[in-house]
Amino acid sequence: MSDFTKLAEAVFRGDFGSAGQITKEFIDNGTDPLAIINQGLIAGMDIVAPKFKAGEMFVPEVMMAARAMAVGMELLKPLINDVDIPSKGTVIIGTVAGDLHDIGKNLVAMILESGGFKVIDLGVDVSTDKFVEAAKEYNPQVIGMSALLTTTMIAMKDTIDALKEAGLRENIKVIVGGAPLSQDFANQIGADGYASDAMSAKELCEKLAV
Ligand code: B12
Repeated sequence: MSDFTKLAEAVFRGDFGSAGQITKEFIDNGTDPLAIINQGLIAGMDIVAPKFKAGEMFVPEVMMAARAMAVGMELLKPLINDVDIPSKGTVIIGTVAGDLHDIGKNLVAMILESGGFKVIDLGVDVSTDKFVEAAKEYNPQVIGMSALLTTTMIAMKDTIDALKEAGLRENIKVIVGGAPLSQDFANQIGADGYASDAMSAKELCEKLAV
């Protein structure tokens, strides 16, 4: 097994101790940081993605894999300039006002990050104003909103309306997700997209953030 394969395997298994150790060894040997990222860390997440979609891996395992990738990335970050990694775009993500559920939102954020997006995570209970202020500050391609409660879903429409009022809606795609949502609901509130899981959310962002 090549060393890159070993690193990819460590990420896939969510073994962040080994992922960090192997990444360190590569760094000490003077290996190109981008090769470590692409052929090791991202290669590991590329094994995870289809397995999760096919129901062969579950949420905790995916989170462990994303965490293992993050451990490697933290070690590599000081060695690479921002310009070295072509970003696919900026995504602002948050759980809407009144809602504290963040497991799914965090998973989406991690998968987007490991897929090459810059992610600004606003956390939970994010007010309409906070989404709008962040949109002004970070100029994202996409805003993603998460809601797990039927009582908080409606806040998504408020945010879309507020983005319109602030004159920001035309340049920003809005996507929504969370267990009680559906494509129908997304259409009703005028969102640009809906995804039922983190992998589909990444594919959606790749389609929209062009
Ligand atoms: C864990 C959990 C909690 C935890 C949350 C911990 C945390 N840090 O998130 C705690 C215990 C705090 C909690 C509290 C409450 N909960 Co709760 N909770 C759940 C539970 C069991 C799991 C949710 C979850 O994490 N799922 C796993 C993740 C991975 O799935 P997911 O969130 O759907 O995310 C995926 C997709 O939806 C999508 N996605 C998610 N976000 C986004 C965003 C975008 C942009 C995109 C594209 C995609 C996307 O991708 C994700 C990954 O694949 C659900 C039951 C359920 N089956 O959903 C109830 C549930 C959501 N909770 C419920 C309730 C009622 C509550 C409380 C009101 C309970 C109470 N009386 O206090 C409080 C509300 C607190 C608040 N203000 O938010 C109800 C909601 C009912 C309803 N119709 O609204 C549920 C459905 C349980 C039930 N059957 O009654 N809860």
